[in-house]
Amino acid sequence: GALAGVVEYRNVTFAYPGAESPVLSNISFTARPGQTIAIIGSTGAGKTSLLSLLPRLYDPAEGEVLLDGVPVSRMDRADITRRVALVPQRPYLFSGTIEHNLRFGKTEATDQELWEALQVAQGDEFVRAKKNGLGSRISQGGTNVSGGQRQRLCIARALVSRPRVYLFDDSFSALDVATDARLRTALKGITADATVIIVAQRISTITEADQILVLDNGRIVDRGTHQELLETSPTYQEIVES
Ligand code: M5T
Ligand code: MG
Repeated sequence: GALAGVVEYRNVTFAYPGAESPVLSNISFTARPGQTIAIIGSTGAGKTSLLSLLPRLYDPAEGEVLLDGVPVSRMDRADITRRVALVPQRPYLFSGTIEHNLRFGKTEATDQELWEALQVAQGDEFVRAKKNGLGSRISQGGTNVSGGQRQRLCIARALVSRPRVYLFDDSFSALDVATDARLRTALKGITADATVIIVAQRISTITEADQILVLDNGRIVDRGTHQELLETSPTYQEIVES
């Protein structure tokens, strides 16, 4: 359906293989199309682990992760990948042209769609400045572009795939505040009816989120809008002040 992309975590507990204690405990939340859900919390709180369960990089020990009402454990990964784009915390580029990297998994995208995605991701200028533009070569691991450029190319790649659900794991941290703000304004348009889940370090990135989940030691300790959390959550206040 047109508004597919409902994500639900239902009482999810997760431990890494071989680990004694869980890194996520009893996580429940729902993210709906048109919403932006932000996840914030100190390093090691479990933010990356939480995102990794939707594309089934791992499966929870207890509880369920559902996509449009269907447990992802019953879906095949290719089906999930068509609907969910994860921009990982350490974005990965492979050896090939910028175009190949952007079209990854979406070969039918037009050049114009690639440029639009780059524009939203604030990456069009540096690609245009390269002698071979979209045909410029990226070395294995993307070592010949900067960390911020790599991040923007990976954001653009996610946009090119036109998923129903976007997962951004700390994707805006390498950008300066002004670029971050421009990117998010542009992103709002293109992701308006998609479901967006953003892990962020910087408060300014998430003040407009529909709901912020405060993660501490694998648990959601507080949730609400920025304004609500400022008034009710000591953990959130600490993060804001840090
Ligand atoms: C949460 C452990 C990690 C930490 C906890 C990714 C990963 C993490 N962990 C593993 O044992 N194996 C793994 O592959 O899980 O880690 P996280 O989810 O990465 O935390 P975060 O994303 O909130 O932290 P950060 O630093 O990105 O803000 O005990 O050792
Ligand atoms: Mg992380």
